[in-house]
Amino acid sequence: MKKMAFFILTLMLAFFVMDHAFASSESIMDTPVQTSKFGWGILEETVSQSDHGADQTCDPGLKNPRLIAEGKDVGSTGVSVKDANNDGVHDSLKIDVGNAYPSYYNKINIDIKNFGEIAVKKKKAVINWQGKTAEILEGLICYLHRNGELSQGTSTPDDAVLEIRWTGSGGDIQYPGEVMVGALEFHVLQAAEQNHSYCFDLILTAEAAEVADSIVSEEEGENGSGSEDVVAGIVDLPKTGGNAVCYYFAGAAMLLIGAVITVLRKK
Ligand SMILES: [Ca+2]
Ligand SMILES: [Ca+2]
Repeated sequence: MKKMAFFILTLMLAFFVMDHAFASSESIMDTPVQTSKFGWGILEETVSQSDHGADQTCDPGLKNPRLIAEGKDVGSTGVSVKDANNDGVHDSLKIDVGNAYPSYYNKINIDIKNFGEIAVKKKKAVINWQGKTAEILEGLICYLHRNGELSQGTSTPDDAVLEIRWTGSGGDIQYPGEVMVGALEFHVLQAAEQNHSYCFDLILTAEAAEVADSIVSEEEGENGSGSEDVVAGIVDLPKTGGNAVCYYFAGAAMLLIGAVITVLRKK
């Protein structure tokens, strides 16, 4: 009778441990896990500009850029990169045009890489001019007005001191490891002052492509894939993950030991 009681006790203990294992695996299933890594920004060593001394000019609308015939070198451009969202990767350009005068033109070239492990979707670039910000469309000319206003269009406003254009290669989606080539052109307009300094920032942003897609589907209607978003955040973990396996083994070992002891005592 004692032996039977001992065996039942061992059996109960084993089941208790196995039940704990099941609970443990369930709790892991409920925990969303970070599956991917986002990393996107400017490759600092690729930043270059076309003002290597001799100044350039262009026609209105950033057309026909060319060296100024007399070999004039008055204007210069300071270019620095910054990390606007503090995620450790540079994502914005700070442009300082020194000794600017009407007709000065320059072009800044940069490479932008997807350093991360997931595809990213480019968002509109943002211009910051005298404390005001505006999203700008790639390939369109943006005008920087003397009073700090910003506008986009095709005809030059009278009070615009600079016209700029941002263009980037490739489509909206950038896959891991891919490099996009970007160019920022600007032209000092007739309303600008002589030998003046002008300063503005261009902030580039992108977001995880799957996040961008889920936002789009939510906007499309109530039939959005809300549950799919949650599923996307959870990795396909095996039914028993982490410590659960150890608990199962411990339970099985207890059963075995209990059985062996019971049999030995019978002898
Ligand atoms: Ca120059
Ligand atoms: Ca950044």
